[in-house]
Amino acid sequence: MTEAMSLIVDGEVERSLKLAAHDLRSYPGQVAMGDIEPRKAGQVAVKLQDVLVACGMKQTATHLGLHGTRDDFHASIPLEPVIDRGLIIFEQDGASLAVEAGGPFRFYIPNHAACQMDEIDECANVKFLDRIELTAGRGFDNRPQDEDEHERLHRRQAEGE
Ligand SMILES: Nc1nc2c(c(=O)[nH]1)N[C@H]1C(S)=C(S)[C@@H](COP(=O)(O)O)O[C@H]1N2
Ligand SMILES: [Mo]
Repeated sequence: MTEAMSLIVDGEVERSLKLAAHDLRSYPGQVAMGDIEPRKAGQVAVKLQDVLVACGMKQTATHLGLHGTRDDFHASIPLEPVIDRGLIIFEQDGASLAVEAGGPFRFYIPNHAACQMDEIDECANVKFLDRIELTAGRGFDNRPQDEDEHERLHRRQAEGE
């Protein structure tokens, strides 16, 4: 499988972007993930907010489409609750974020709700993120709908690790 090493930002934006890890490294607000989540020490993120400024998000955007093509996992979440806290992890220990850690790009919401407790839950921390799509209204979302489906997904993920 070819590795998606860039992150597309498109949809309700003034300028579509195709970002590489080194583009994100030049962003002003670099976040040390170890300060937020000790298990993620060594990982570095940028703020979603800075990406939205860079693409010139339109007023019409209401939702954030988070696409992980590698395993066909997609979430569409309301922008408002994550606009100030959403992060994009792109680096670990000076190298690109490994696939094992959900790289090369991973969406992350600090203090996320537990799985399936909210539209914005742990399940929305999309791994292998290769496209951020701003949409007017809710977009495509194939996160598990019920407990069984979710349980199966978690089991598959645990086996893959
Ligand atoms: N691309 C992708 N991202 C994903 C998933 C997935 O199956 N594929 N699972 C989600 C779910 S259901 C959860 S609970 C978290 C688990 O993250 P963790 O493996 O880092 O604990 O990742 C989320 N992100
Ligand atoms: Mo989950």
